[in-house]
Amino acid sequence: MTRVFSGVKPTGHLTLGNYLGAMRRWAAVDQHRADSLFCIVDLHALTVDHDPARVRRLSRQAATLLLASGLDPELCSVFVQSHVDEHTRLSYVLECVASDGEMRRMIQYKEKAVRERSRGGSVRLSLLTYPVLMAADILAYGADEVPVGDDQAQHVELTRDLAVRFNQRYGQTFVVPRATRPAVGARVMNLQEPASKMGKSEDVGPGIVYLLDEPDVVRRKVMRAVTDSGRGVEYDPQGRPGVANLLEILAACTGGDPVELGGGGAYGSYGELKRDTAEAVVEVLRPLRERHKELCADPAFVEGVLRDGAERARGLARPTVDAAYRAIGLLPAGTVVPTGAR
Ligand code: AQP
Repeated sequence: MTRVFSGVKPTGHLTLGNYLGAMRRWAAVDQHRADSLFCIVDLHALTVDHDPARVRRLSRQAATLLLASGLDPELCSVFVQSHVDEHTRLSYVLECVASDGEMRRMIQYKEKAVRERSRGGSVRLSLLTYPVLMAADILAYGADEVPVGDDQAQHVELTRDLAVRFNQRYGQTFVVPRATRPAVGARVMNLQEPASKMGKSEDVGPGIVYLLDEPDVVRRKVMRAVTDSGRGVEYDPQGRPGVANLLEILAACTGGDPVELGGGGAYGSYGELKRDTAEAVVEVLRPLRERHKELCADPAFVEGVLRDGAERARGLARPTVDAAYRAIGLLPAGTVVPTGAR
């Protein structure tokens, strides 16, 4: 059976981008057709300036939202990365096959390093190395597929490179995974800055729709989205990124095609397009918000799901990580080495 692994970072409140780019497919498709593991990758949240209490809060909230989005613990495993030691065990070994040049080429590192410096902070070493930890997250489970938004494609490519290199040097150990992306909604852009991704670790802004925003807040944000000075509605991501982003969001929420939605004069004005997009987003998020409220009233259930998920994850990851340790030359614990043996 195909194995799927993916995750979210508790670096901020989850956004419409996280939902349309990744989470929605996990619940609607992946958990039904594959052996699926979904992870709150909390160690990744420590790579930038953070408040420990907030990371704990956001981790709990992310777990609750994953379940609210439709992940069913009977069909998949949901767990917290730091509850399974195998991730960090494997990460160090993979650092021994990765190069510093590879790390410095990662786009997210470059962007986030600039942001950390502009906020007056220093750049943590873990920000440079976290793509290796992400590779460990994936390779530890022998995942075949990694369903992600476009912004994570480069990291999955690195994961593939590390898996192939390790296998060539030390013997077949890892499955080489591939990224899968949604046909629509793979890169939802900020409503106020349509050249930038809608990112959850940005400062709170009117261009970001959070999954737990009240319907009226969602409507206000969409109605105030930046478009351009053109008049007709058409799908042209380069020339008219704001309008293209709205069409993409509308298409992702209604199951349509952004090019078709923008063609044929279906929308005579930006106002109409914004109204339909706002309502489509409100409707897509409605069941999730309702289920989230129910789950918040039952924290013991969420805790139980995470406990069981971590236990299963440990059992799956351990043999692969042990095999990687042996392959790269580490002595298995408890091995008796005969005197004189080299
Ligand atoms: N805007 C987006 N459009 C489509 N997919 C997106 N994803 C994230 N943003 C968008 C996808 O959501 C999954 C989880 O993302 P993440 O938690 O790994 O990272 P992030 O949301 O990109 O958050 P960061 O890195 O902490 O900060 P920002 O957001 O400021 O860059 C992934 O599959 C991701 O592709």
